[in-house]
Amino acid sequence: MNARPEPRELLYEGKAKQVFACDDTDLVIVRYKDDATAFNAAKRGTVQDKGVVNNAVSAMLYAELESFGVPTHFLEQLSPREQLVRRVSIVPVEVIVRNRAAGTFATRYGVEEGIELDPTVIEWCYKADALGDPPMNSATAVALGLADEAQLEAMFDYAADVNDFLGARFAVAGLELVDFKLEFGIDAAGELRLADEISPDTCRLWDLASGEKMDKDRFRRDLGGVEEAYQEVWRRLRETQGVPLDLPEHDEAELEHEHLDELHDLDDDSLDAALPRPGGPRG
Ligand code: AIR
Ligand code: ASP
Repeated sequence: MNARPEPRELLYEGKAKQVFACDDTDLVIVRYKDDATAFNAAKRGTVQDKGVVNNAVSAMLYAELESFGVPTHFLEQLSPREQLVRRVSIVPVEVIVRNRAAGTFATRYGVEEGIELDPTVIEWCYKADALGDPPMNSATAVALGLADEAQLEAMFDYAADVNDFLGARFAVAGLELVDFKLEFGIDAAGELRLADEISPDTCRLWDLASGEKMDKDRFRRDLGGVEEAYQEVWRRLRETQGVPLDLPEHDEAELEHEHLDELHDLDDDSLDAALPRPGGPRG
């Protein structure tokens, strides 16, 4: 039997997690903290046992996503606050998936929180705390050298698959998946993998019966009952582990089509249509 991997030096400390080296240089240990920040760390606090809940929730969902066919960084949960993951280099593109309008989307477009978004909106944000993680399109991500077109395409397709799976997974737990953020990384073999965490810190989850918020918005908006909401999400996920999911039909053609629209936002035809052409028809 292999010895249990031990955390060695601290490689990185983020707002909610620490990352430690271990003896195998292809792997790292992630430790989940109780620290909470919001609005790009303008608001700070702690949520008791948040690290324990997020580690457990994330470990369970990542293992399930691997079985569903999404490659992830996750290997195993080591302790209440620690998990062993593959070491990846994070792609500095945050992927936001929105099934309903909420948060910055509702503010940006002046729409009411809760309206259904059809089709599901998948957005890129530049992962740069100093800039407040600004939204960007695919051309910007490529032009800034953050990712190439093939990586964006793969991230888009994985994000859609993750949304299908998580939407059904949270539904059996009596929760609606309103929106969430994903991050991806490149492993030692050059493979793109889902990385970071999936938890009430990174997803908006509304109780399917009452509409009550069961996620980090309770902290962001001072709604109270933050600890209880996190614990309740974990309790429901644990209780519904193994319950068969009602997964949506996968429409490959439709996904491919939406995806191409996204990537070719600024292709030649749309530029031609937008710009006056010298010598061409005018008016
Ligand atoms: N998110 C974005 N940055 C960090 C996180 N956790 C998540 C939020 C929300 C979704 O992305 O938790 O689920 C959209 O966030 P916003 O603030 O853009 O509305
Ligand atoms: N986690 C991010 C922050 O600390 C964004 C958020 O969740 O609101 O600012």
